[in-house]
Amino acid sequence: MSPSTTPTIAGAAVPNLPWEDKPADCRDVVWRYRGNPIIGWNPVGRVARIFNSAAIAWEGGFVGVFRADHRNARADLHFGRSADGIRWDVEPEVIAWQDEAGRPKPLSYGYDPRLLKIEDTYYITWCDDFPGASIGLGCTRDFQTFLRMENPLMPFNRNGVLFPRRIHGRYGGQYALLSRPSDSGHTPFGDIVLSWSPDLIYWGRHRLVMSRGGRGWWQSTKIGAGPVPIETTEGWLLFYHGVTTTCNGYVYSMGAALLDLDDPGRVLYRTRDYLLGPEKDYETAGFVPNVVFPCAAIADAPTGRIALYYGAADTFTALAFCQVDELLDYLRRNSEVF
Ligand code: BMA
Repeated sequence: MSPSTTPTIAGAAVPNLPWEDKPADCRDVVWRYRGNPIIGWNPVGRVARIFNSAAIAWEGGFVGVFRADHRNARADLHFGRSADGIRWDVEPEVIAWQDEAGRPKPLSYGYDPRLLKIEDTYYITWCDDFPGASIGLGCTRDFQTFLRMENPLMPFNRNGVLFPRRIHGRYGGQYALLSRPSDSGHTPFGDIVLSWSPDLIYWGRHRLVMSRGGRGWWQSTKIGAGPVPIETTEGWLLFYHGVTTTCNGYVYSMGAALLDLDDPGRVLYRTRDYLLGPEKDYETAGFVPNVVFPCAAIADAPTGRIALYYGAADTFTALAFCQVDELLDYLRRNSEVF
């Protein structure tokens, strides 16, 4: 597909974005990387599995914050770098979080990170221990020193995803955070809510954005925001996961929604069917079978290309691709908002 003349994505150029053209026989709007998975079993040190992880473009290459389940089966966060966004050098030790006084403030556990830049600071959100599942928030300017900030929301909550800029339309230049109120276990329910803050400390004006359900069953049990939303001329493009319950447990798939630019609590379109579900061996077999869980999307504004990073079967890191104009067109024509 030829690049758009007017970019639909409001963002930077990432000329070395990982990319593979859509196979000629592919009928879907999202297609997998042929070299998947890009991170396999036992990748480094005591780490058994890396999945559900976040990556961004940084200084001509890429950096990431990785969910790493150690050989004691506990999850923590590791930092990693890559020249091409595909072959990753993940540090064997966990991120050394500090408090504001520079004292160590390690996680008791951490999983499902998201990573983004707002103004001149990089922020990380993850599922943290409050105690009990809650949203963790931290930041760094240089990927060397990591500040662990206060938890933005009360437990129990997961899938905290910040918007990449202050939003002026609704309340005049506030930060916005999506999350998924939950319980402390393998939550059998969940909807996406939006909260606002003037300073990343005090959060309020909580609103329901999207509920589980609809005519399809793939998102009937729970839903949760995925990668940091991508700003487009049409709205915020949000990839999210939807979960259905089978006699063999949960099945996680990926869909997408378009949220109003000035009021992201308003859903304009939402995929009726999933865009990517567990089909390949690395998605259907692993530590937890049948999981496709996207946590990062890197976009190249001039070409409209999007590379999606997703966790597969709670074991592998995988890549998929789509083209923003084709996806938005698909969304408009195959939407079910409820
Ligand atoms: C969710 C989270 C995810 C995980 C998924 C499937 O509750 O813990 O990290 O991928 O379950 O096990």
